[in-house]
Amino acid sequence: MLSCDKLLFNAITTDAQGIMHEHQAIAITEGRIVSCGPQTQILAEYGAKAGEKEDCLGQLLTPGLIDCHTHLVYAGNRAAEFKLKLEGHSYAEISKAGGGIISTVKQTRSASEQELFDQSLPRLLALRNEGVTTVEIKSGYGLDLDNELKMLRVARRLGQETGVRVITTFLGAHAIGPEFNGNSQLYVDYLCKEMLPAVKSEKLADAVDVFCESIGFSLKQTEQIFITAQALDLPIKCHAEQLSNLGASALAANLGALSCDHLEFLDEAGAKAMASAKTVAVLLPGAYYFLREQSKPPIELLRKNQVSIAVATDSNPGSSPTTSLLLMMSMACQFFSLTVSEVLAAVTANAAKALGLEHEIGDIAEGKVADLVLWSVSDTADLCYYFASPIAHKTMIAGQWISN
Ligand code: DI6
Ligand code: FE
Repeated sequence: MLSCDKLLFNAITTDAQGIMHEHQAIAITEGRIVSCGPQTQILAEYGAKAGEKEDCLGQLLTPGLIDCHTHLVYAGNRAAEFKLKLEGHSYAEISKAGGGIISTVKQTRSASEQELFDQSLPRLLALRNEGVTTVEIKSGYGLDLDNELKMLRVARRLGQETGVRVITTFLGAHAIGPEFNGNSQLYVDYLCKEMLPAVKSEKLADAVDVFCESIGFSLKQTEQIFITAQALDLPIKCHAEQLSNLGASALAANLGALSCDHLEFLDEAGAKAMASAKTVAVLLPGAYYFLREQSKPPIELLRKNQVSIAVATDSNPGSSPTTSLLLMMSMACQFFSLTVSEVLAAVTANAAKALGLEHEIGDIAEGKVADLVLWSVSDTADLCYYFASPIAHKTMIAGQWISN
């Protein structure tokens, strides 16, 4: 007879493909899953020597949800800009009036580190309250060394103080630093020479991202940043083909990117490159909704090429002011026609892959960290069916139930 700290039984679990399995049990020791499978077998092995036993009452037990793309550290908001847009003002007018990314940069720069933390904390807690146990957070509203480092320190501290596993990404290439007066190449050179090495030596970033777009950074600049990042041993990912097709996904995938994100204008060459590099497609239905985009990511193309699909909030003040991953799951079904099992995989196993953490989290499997959510429902369809409607659940992070 084997022993374990905790034994959860009588659960319906989901696998890495988002498929449900009934009558399952999970043995947990020191925060990790030591065994899982049909409960008759697991109970026979661990039943007599389990520290605690918990009957899941035939309810759904999923991996902790993973939000693999957010910009949730920022100060202020852009509600006034939203109002102007609805009153018919053009993007150019709003930009002239100080709107857009740069308006969030100004507010983020003038916030103290503590203020930035205080304003960002409720957003992370809102995600945690929905069963999200891992969150990626990008910088990109500092656009100079001190403020980018400030954002990344806040992101790390958010993880330490909430218990949520926070993965940080340096997105200095989100927009051109205002000091550079629109000279993107000068800014990219500064980013590569000054910012990236400092971010690396402070150990503040787990990956590097670039907004490759006609209104962002060119393909050539994106490549320069990625090659510099890789020389520093930092994994890469890319905001690719959101508003147009520049070929960013093929570039990023050919360099071995973890993920390409947005992808509304992805073409066949990009999808094929992503498939062969096993780069994950991260879909962001919140930005699609809020920007009233006309083009959808090519789901059939992704399926045909067997590209793994993840879904995330993109939580940010300009294009996706949301803190609900569950709502994004509903939107992924309704706007992008993903199936329920595709959506479940998209916020668990595939989101873990997008962060390079598939060996640690995202799946109920032996050896993985025991990040789990026990939902008060018995079908994964319920998680996608309700929208903007809370679903009772309890969350376990590294083997401990947390209070919401
Ligand atoms: N794409 C987006 O949709 C957001 N960033 C990006 O690279 C917009 C961020 C903002 O407007 O603050
Ligand atoms: Fe984004």
